[in-house]
Amino acid sequence: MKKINLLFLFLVCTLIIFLHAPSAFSGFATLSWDPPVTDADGTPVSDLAGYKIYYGTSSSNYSQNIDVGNVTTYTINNLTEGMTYYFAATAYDAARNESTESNEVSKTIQLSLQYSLSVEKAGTGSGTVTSYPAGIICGSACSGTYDDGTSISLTASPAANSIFAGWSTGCSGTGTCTVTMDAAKTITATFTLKTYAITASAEAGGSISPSGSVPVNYGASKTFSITPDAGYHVMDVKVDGMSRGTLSTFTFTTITANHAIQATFATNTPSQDIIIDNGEPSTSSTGTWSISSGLNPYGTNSLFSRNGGTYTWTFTPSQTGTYEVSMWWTYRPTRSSSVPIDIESSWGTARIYVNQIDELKGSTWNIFGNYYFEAGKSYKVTIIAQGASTTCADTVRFRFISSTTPPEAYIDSINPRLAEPGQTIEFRGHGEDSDGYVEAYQWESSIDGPLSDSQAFTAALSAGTHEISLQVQDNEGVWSQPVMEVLVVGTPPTEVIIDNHDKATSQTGTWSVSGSTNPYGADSLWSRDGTAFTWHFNPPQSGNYELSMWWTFWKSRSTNIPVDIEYSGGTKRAYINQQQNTGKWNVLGTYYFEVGVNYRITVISQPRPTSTCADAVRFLYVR
Ligand SMILES: [Ca+2]
Ligand SMILES: [Ca+2]
Ligand SMILES: [Ca+2]
Repeated sequence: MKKINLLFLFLVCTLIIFLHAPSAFSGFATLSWDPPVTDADGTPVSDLAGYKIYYGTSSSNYSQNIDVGNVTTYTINNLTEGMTYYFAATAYDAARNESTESNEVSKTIQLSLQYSLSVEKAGTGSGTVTSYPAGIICGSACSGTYDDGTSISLTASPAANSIFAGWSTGCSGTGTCTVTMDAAKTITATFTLKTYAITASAEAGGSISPSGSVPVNYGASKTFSITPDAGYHVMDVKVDGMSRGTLSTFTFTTITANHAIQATFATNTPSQDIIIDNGEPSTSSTGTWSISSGLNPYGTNSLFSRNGGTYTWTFTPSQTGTYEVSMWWTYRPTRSSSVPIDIESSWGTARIYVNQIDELKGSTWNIFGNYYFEAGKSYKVTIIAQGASTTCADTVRFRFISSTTPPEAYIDSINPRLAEPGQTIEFRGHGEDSDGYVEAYQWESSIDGPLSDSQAFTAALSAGTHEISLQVQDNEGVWSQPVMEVLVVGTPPTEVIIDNHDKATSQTGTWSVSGSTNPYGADSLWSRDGTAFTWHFNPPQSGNYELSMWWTFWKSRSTNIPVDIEYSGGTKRAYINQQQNTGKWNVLGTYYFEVGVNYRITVISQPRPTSTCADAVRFLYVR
């Protein structure tokens, strides 16, 4: 029997760590050896058939063997980490004669190196961190164990309400975090809650709470309260520039963007129209007023009368300001086409005429324009029944427009004062407003109608005696009382009569239509206790004028009434006895008046129980 010589065994490879295989049998050893050249007897090996490897965990005491066949290198797998293995090999021939054992080699199978990777989350927000290779879904699994040398990519995904603010302790920036596992590592991902700003503001007259730049979290809700100051109410709330009306609160829900909210306020005004229906306590009448069969009255019914009966609505506003005055009446085919209505206001008494036989004006609000009234004072609206036709008295409405002070109009110059027909005339005026500014002008002629909406203009007017009026409008839309001047085009009149309802009159206190006979024109007025009635005279040309006055009789008329007469030389006080010379012109003297100057003739009413009449004045040009 020939025996194969000794082998010489090499350990060519040590431990290799398999990825993802943290198994207790993950080690292996690769052995190689030189083939024997001679048999034991020194003859060349001729029938080498294979090798066996013996190994175990104690030297020279091999617990296992493997017939590896006729190879010169072999890898033994599944060696336990942490153990030291001892190896030897034998060769055998075709007859299964086995050689003696080779030299012994040994190898300690090292423990595989693994490290833990922990993810920590910080910040006000939330999100998820995931790893590649898998292992971490943080969320729930915020750490993993990885083999030494493994490259791990971490990806941060913020929740909808958050933004990813970045990595710290081991990574930086906001991109993918790549770590190589060469030690235990902790990576911090910071998520920040998304926040937005709601800009809340309130204009004068109230507040909004909270206000300023209000921070809110993503998806949250935020409620704002809008509170007007005393005397104010919410005018409008704009949310992101869009009007939402008169809100007291507004809530932003599921906030995912910046917003703005803005509140505006307005001063409180009487919330309702002041409506005075016929028959209410603040009405009074003279003559006989009966219930009308006119359809669609305001309230339960309307009244009618004839032949000079008067019906009065007394308005006592609780707030000073401009009011739109309108009237409701019922239609009947018997109604009068020209019914006088006197409207008292801070500006005096204005007489207007309405057509009650116009069916379209029945059972609706007929607007008479805006007038200024002072709180606490009483103002009368009086309708005067006409002749044999019927006049309806139903309801007057006062609609608050503005508490601002109306502007005042001034006619500065009309040049020339005495113009030829076709001649260009220059007009100049201005307005003043104590709590704002003047924005619009309206010039009118009593003959030619509207003239201009400019502060100054030139025009040629028709022949005749024009009453030129100017009204100005302030920035609140409130019109002034009209001011009036007389302009003569062509031959100046030699007689100027100013009756008690003409525009060129003004008054203090209450002057009521008198029931007396023989008035000049439609009627005369009466009053008492120190009120004043003034006729305004704009002479058509300079010169001497004979001044006369007309008054009516009443048994209570005063016998000693002062009349102040303004003329170019100053003011003269005359006294008249209204018990005498009634129903005719009474000359009060001749005075010089200059064109372009506004002169006043004023009577002052005398104390109770007497009464004082104001009717008409006449100026006769003498020379
Ligand atoms: Ca009524
Ligand atoms: Ca004003
Ligand atoms: Ca009169």
